[in-house]
Amino acid sequence: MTTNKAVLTWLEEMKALVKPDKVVWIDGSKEQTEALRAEACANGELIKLNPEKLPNCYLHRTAVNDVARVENRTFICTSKKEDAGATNNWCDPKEMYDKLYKLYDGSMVGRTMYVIPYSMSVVGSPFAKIGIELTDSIYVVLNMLIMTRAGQNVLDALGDNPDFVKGLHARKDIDEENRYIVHFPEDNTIMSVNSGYGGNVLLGKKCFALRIASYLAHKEGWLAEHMLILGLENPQGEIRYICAAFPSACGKTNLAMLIPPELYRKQGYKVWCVGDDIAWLRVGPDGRLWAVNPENGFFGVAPGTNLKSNPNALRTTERDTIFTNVVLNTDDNTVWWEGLNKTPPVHAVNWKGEPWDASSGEKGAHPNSRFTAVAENCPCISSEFNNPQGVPIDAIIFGGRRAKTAPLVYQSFDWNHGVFVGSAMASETTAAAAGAVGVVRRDPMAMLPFCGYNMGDYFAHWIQMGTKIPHAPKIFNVNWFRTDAEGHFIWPGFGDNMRVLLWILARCDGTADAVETPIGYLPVPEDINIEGLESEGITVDVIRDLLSVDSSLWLEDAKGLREFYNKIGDRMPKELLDQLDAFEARLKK
Ligand code: GTP
Ligand code: SPV
Ligand code: MN
Repeated sequence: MTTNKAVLTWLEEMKALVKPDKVVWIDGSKEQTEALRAEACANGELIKLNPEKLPNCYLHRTAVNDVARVENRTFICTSKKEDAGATNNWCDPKEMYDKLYKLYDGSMVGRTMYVIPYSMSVVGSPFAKIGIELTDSIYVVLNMLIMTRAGQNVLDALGDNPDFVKGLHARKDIDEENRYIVHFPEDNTIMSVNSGYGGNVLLGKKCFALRIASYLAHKEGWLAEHMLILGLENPQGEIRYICAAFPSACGKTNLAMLIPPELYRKQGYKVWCVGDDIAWLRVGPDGRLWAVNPENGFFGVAPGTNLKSNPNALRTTERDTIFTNVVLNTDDNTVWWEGLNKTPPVHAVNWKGEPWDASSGEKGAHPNSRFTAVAENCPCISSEFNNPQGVPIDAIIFGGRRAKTAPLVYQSFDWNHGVFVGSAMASETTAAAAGAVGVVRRDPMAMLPFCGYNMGDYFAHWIQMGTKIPHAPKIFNVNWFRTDAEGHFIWPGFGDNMRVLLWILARCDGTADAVETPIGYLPVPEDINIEGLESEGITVDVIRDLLSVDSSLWLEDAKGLREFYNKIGDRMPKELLDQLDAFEARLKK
C-alpha cells in the first residue's frame, strides 16, 4: 500500500497500542467496499434497505447515549493553555496522551483495525490535505468513503511525505464517562474514543477540516470555516458564489441546495451546491477569495427534510446513502423521519430499535438523525464541485437562530465591521450537540465548537486576512428564524431565502439601495421581492417588521458580547473592541 516511513512507523506504534487481530488497508475499490457492506449487514452494524426504492442504501443505529457531538468532552491540547484559549477545553498534551493511551490499550483485541487514507479536497488540489484514520468501525469506514476522497490514490499522492494528519478512533465500550474527542494541533493528531457518532468519529470532518485545519490556516494564511458554498446563476447564465456560516442545524444544507421560487425559476435562475458544511478559503492570484469544499459528501440533518423544504437533499438520499438514527418502515424496508411527510409508517421501528407507533406522541427519528449521501448524487451539484482551484466568493453571510433581535438581513459597513458582525453571532442551541436545546449562546462565525486555537487569535486572523484580499467579499448577516407572538417563524424561509440572496448580490453589484442603521445597512423593505408570498401572509409591512432594529435589544446583546470578549481575554484584537465601542455609541445616539 505504501512505503512511507512516517506512515508505517506511526501505524506500528498504534498497532502495538490497540493490539488489533487484523489490519485492513482501505483501498477505495468497489469490491472492498461491497465486501465491507456485506460484513456490516451480517454483524448487525447496518441494515440493508429496499433495493428497488432505496438502491444501495443502509440504516445504522448508534447507541442511545451517543447521538451527537460532545462539546464538553472535546479538547484542544496545545503545549500552552493560552493557545487553546478560553472557549476550548484544554489539557496538557502529555497528561492527555497518558490518559488516552491507557484507554486505547488493547481496545482492538479481537477486532479489525481499518486504515483509511483520505484527502480533504480533490486529490492534487493546491487546497488539499491528507489524513489517515485508523478505526475499528466499518460504519466509520463506509461513511469516510462517502464523505472524503479515500483509498490507494491518496497514499500515492502522499508518497514519502511525512505531512499527514494522524487520526485514531476506537469504539471501545461507547462509555460516556470515558468519551474523548481530542486534538493535538501541534502534532497533527486526533484521538477519538468511546463514541460511534458522526461528528465525533468521522475524523476528516469537524476534527480535521475545521479544528486542525483552522489551526493550520492561522499559521499558513488562509481560512477554514463552518460554511456552505453555493453558486447562484442568473438568467444570463452568470454564476456568482456565496459562502454562509450558520451554526449546526441552522440551515446550511437547506440554503446550499435551495430551489428558487417559481417566479425566479421561470426567469432562469438556478442555485448550484458546492458544499453544505465546510469551506476552505484562500486568496487567489486575482486578489479575490477562493473557496473549496474539502468534503465529498453530505452528513445532513434528516428531520425536516421533505419535498417542499429541500427536494434536492431528498433526491440525493435516494441511493448510495447511509441513514443514521431514523425510523425503519418494516413493511417495505424504507426509512422515515419527522417532517418527511404526514404519513408515518404503520409498522415501524424507531431510532432506538424499538417497535414504534406514531400515535404514541414520541419521536420516531432522533432530532439529530442524519443521512450520509454522495455529493455527486445531488441534482444541483455545481459543475465546479471538483474544480481544484475552487470558486471565487462575492459575499460571506453569517446567521443564526434568533427569535428576536437580528433582522432578516443586513450588510456590514466594511470588512472589519463584517468580522465584528461574525464575532457577535449568537444562536439558539440545537440537537446537533449534546445538551440543552433552544438556549441562546454566543457562537462566533458558527465556529465556537470548531475553532482549534485561541478565539482572540482567530478574530485577529480574520482582521489580518482583510488586509490581504484586495477584492474582498462583502459581509452580510441573515436570520430566517424570527418568531411572532405565538412563536411561529414569520419568514417562510427555505426556497424563499433566494429573495434575500438576490438583495445581497444586488448590494455586491451596487444596484440596490440601503438604509443605514446602527447595526449596518438594511434593505429598503420594498426591495425584498415578495411576489407570490401573499398567500403566506407576507406583505411589505411584515417585511418592515422583519427588518426592524430594536436598539434596546441590541444594547442588551452588546453587553453579552462584551462579557464574551472579556472572557476571550487579552488576545482580543483591538479592532473588534473598537468596533464594539462604536456599535454601542451608535445605538445610544
Ligand atoms: P449541520 O449539518 O448540523 O451543520 O446543519 P445545517 O446548518 O446544514 O442545517 P440544515 O440545513 O440541515 O437545517 C437544520 C434544520 O433547520 C432543519 O430542521 C431545517 O428544517 C431547518 N431550516 C433550514 N432552513 C430553514 C429556513 O429557512 N427556515 C426555517 N424556519 N427552518 C429552516
Ligand atoms: C454539525 O454538528 O455542525 C454537523 C454534524 O455538521 S457533525 O458532523 O456531527 O458535527
Ligand atoms: Mn456542521
